[in-house]
Amino acid sequence: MLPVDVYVGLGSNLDDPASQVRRALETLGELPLTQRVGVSSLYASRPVGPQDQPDYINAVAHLATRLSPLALLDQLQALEQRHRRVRRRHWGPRTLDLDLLLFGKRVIATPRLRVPHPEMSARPFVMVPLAELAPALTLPDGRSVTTLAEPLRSPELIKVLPDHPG
Ligand code: A4P
Ligand code: MG
Repeated sequence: MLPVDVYVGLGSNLDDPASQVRRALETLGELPLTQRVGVSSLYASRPVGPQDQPDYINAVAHLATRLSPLALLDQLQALEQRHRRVRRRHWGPRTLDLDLLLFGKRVIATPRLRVPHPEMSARPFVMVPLAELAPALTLPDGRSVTTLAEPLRSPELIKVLPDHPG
């Protein structure tokens, strides 16, 4: 199988979220049959959904993988577990959340995996980093990532500057 371009959304709002996301971005490059092609900046924002939880850090990674979609999801869920993710409630706080956003141009609708991720096109914390990373990308339905991101940009989604230059 030829490598497929995939995009993964990362989110954290517990236990030093920026370092959770940075560590996970490193680990994504070490998955079997997978290379890391690029990563977005980190972005900080208020939670979407329940407001009584800490702010989030989000980012998006571009991978090229020879894994199947479900094998990649297995890897992402194992990585979430290694970050000691506590599943408490839907849309609640988490140490690491990994969403498989896009798997080439495939459309997948099974109970365990839905691709493109159903909420992605409306979420500033997904679309703004994705448009930074892959401005020319289109979704399987042909919509442009950059066009979708435009109305979602706001001063409340803040690019996080690196702690250590270089
Ligand atoms: N699943 C189906 N499709 C996918 C996919 N494309 N990628 C299934 C990953 N998983 C997928 O996931 C539940 C099940 O979804 C998995 O077992 C998998 O088989 P989960 O992450 O355990 O469920 P959850 O956390 O209760 O809900 P969900 O839908 O993942 O939450 P979201 O949508 O990720 O939202 N605000 C800001 N600013 N930033 C955030 O990152 N995140 C959330 C969580 C809410 N508010 C936020 C943020
Ligand atoms: Mg999730």
